Amino acid sequence: MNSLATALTPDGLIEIYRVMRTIREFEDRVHVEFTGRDIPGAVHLYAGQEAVAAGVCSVLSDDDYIASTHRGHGHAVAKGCDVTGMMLELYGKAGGLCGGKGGSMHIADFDRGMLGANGVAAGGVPLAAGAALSAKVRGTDQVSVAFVGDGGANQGAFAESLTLAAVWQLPVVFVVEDNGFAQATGTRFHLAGKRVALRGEAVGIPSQVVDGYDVFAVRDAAVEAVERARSGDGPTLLECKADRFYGHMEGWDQQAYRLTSEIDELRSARDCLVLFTERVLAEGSVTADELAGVDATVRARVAAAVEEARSAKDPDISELLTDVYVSY
Ligand SMILES: Cc1ncc(C[n+]2csc(CCOP(=O)(O)OP(=O)(O)O)c2C)c(N)n1
Ligand SMILES: [Mg+2]
Repeated sequence: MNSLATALTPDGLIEIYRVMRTIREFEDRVHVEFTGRDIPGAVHLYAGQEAVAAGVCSVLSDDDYIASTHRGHGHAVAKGCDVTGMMLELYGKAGGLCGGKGGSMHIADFDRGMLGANGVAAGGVPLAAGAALSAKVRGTDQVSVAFVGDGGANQGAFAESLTLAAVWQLPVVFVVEDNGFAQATGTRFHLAGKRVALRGEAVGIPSQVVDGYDVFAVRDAAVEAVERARSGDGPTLLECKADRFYGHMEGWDQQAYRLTSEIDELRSARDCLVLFTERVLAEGSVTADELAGVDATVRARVAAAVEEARSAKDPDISELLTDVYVSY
């Protein structure tokens, strides 16, 4: 039983729902907008996996770090990045979170501890481990989270990061999001060993498989992992299983590798928002009206972000060579 998560206050439950709903609405709108080809660059949607980002980030503070993946919108929203700034960034407009120069795969917001989405599979994992090392050396109680896909977990950088995190007992949580595929390649073809969690166990890192559709299960696992990291007891690996609703990448993927009926079943039986709603209404923790209110607010907020992004200015030509190097 998810005792810790169940202990959430009604406000806490509403907040988790708001985060998941914002991610879903953001992704559904981007899917539509991308079809009109208003959005440049490559876009990978996170819909279906919302409970992972929302559950994990619900136990982090602004000072904690996350490093994300190419499928990073959900992580950014859950860590508190501004939705309008994100939308402007996707559209490549001035006023975007990174000045419109990064786009979907490079959203970062250091004020929120969001170290960045990453076009390199598993590229964020050593960054998160490095941020954890930095926190340890500086003697803060900050925790760092590395999000990585099942495919990315095959990268050497993932194995190296696990080893160093274990040896140095770093305050890092590795969150492996197993959505069943690396592009078009199913885990049954690319996953060596039965579970990625075994790779954590192999180097002495407490590791567990978590139902990634159940935000309560994710949150409970994250509470324990973050507490372990914050109290100096080292890393944890959470292997969260949740499939994506859309194709690998917008405008590109015909999804010949899975049946339409499988996608229909995923959307109808394993939608984290529906599962959350059924549970909290059955428990009487919040009302249907409260959730409908969140839906309406989120819809309006994302619609306003799209409108603003459509009419925003491109970055000025004078900005072309700025932000190339960081001054410390
Ligand atoms: C180092 C590297 N190799 C290959 C790619 C091309 N690529 C982009 S996404 C992807 C699959 C990633 O799969 P996974 O880590 O499971 O993430 P998912 O797309 O399922 O969220 C690959 C191989 C890349 N971005 N980086
Ligand atoms: Mg994957």
